[in-house]
Amino acid sequence: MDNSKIKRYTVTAALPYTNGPVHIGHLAGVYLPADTYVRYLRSNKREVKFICGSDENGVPITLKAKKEGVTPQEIVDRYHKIIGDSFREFGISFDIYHRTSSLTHHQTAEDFFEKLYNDGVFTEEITEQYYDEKAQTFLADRYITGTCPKCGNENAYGDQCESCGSTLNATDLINPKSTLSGEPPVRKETKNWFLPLDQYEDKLRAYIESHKEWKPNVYGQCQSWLNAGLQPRAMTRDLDWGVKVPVKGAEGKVLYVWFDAPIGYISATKELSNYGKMGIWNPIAEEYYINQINTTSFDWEDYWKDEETKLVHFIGKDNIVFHCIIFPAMLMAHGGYTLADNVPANEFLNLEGQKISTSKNWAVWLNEYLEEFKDKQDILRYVLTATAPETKDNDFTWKDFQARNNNELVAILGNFVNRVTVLTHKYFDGKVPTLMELTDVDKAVIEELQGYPAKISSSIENYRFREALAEVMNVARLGNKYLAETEPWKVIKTDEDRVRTILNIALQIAANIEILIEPFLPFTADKLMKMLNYGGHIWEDAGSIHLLKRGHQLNEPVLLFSKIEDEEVQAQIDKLNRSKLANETNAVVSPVKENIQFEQFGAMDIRVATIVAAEKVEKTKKLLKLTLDTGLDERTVVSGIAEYYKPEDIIGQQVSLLVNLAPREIKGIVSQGMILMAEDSEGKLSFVSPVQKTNNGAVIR
Ligand code: B3M
Ligand code: ZN
Repeated sequence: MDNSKIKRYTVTAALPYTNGPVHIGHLAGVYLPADTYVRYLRSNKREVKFICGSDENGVPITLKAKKEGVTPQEIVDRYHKIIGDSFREFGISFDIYHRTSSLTHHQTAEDFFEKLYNDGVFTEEITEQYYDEKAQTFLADRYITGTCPKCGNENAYGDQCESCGSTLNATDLINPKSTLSGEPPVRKETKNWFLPLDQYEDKLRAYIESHKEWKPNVYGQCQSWLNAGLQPRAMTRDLDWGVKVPVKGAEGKVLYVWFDAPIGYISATKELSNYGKMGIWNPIAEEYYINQINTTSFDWEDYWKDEETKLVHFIGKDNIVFHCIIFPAMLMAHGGYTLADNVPANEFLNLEGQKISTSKNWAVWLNEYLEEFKDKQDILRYVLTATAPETKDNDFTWKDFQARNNNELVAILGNFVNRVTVLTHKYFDGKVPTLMELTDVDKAVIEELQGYPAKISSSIENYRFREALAEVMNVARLGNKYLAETEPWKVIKTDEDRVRTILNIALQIAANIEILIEPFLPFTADKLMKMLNYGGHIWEDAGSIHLLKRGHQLNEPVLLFSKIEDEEVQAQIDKLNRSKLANETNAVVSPVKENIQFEQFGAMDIRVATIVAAEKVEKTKKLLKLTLDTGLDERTVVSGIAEYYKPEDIIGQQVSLLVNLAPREIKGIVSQGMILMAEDSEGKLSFVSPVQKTNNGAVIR
């Protein structure tokens, strides 16, 4: 869209499923780029509404509720709060973070469906759908898994394969299985309403092809769906959690979650405008995380139905088809709506070389990060933007997190700001000194500085946030280079006026950084603003070297960033390793052996015994020679525990000993019995000992 034709922006970020907290993958892929874009627009004084909310319908919610044995309502209430709080604390500046369980949403989605229904858009079809006889329910979407017919992934869902990104119908799956009972489902007839996507193919193709500027990953995916040919898709489901289907004969059915969820953007905008019109404090502002300062009276239709509104959807790559094909088809069928101007979908972020996984707890959860790295939101914002998966999947590692903080934020940005503010306090009582005569070095620096804002703007407007952030850091590098070249700390001894000029220019660079970095690191910008005692934030001003007037009083310098120590990242790596271990422990628990009779068990004579002496068996790595007091006698046992226990540490330890095992010779020593050990999934051994000390010879049975 031509910039001069744009009157206002509607920016949406994918509505997260409310079935768990959000993690760094969500932040890097969707919410940070969206927030950066919106903050940039606001700094440019453009009119924008930033829309998001909880996706509270659909199978992901009911599955989670079932797993925990609570109601779906409890699940969505819990995670709506956790997710909403995390976003707010990370400075994701939504104008509203709504929820699709709200009345406004149910009404909006029902009206939308009803209009399409009345206009005869849907085809009504009786089809065979999968049904779980044990659970007595139809199985849609994530209630069913099986092998993807396109790529062979064995864990594809009934509506989508996360491996190859195809959208599927449950009946496409090979070897389908119910996620409720684990059983293969049966087929049962049911009536549903289908959106005939095939009828919109030409219009959709024209729409997509008018957007060759879209990111290649997005454009390419759209092309391949169109080329494969679109199929009618059911917009209703036989489920009891969600938005009721508002037509006769549809009892017990709800709207398909991907029908109602994108309408959630519209209903959120409506709710925001309802709030704006009331213009008074209202409890919904809390529940829906409404930005009360920004919200004034406006008409929601301007943001959805006006040609001069630019609509942008920020999403992850698994949501492309829903935003570029299905939702536009719905909007076309309805009529009156404008379509997205861009859908800058990102690829996925991995964690320490592995796919982020909620079920395996392989993730960095935002709520936990906030507890463990208090007031360090901007470090994560920085690292995730600097390594964002914009064009391909990317990896987050804790070592990289530490390195980028210490070598970039602390050493480049923090260092520059600190030097210039401290020197100004030292030489000029914290007052901005006067700009005197300019040297060639000064002129070159000023010229370079003036080139940055346009470069950064262009990167942001083209959704290249990594590149934009790298350029902002280059402004800080420029500042450091300038100080290194001009050496004010030396010149002060001979030429105070020269130092006035140097520090004036350096302070102007710092003030520019405040403006340029605000869309990326709002907390840092805020600190810097307070330090410079200056209310910046207007993009238009960037590039100027007259932001701070001479004589202007600065506040006391504070450090913008501090070093992250090895122990802090090691603790995070250990935490991940623990969840990996926990997973493996579950995975490799050996299966139960065949049944035995009680007599077979009774034949074993197991006693409590105390280790009274221990020594290594020479020329072996694993063996200890132990002397045990069994209460019956003192005897020698050879045990393979040397890797886990030192001889001197286990004297006096009570253990369980199988005393009637036939003696065996091991490395020339006769071993009379066997100590019982617990072996974990990694093969590590530990003693099985009575919890309270007991007499030697006590019988274990
Ligand atoms: N809730 C999918 C997801 O969280 C979905 C997005 C809806 S956007 C309208 O990945
Ligand atoms: Zn697949």
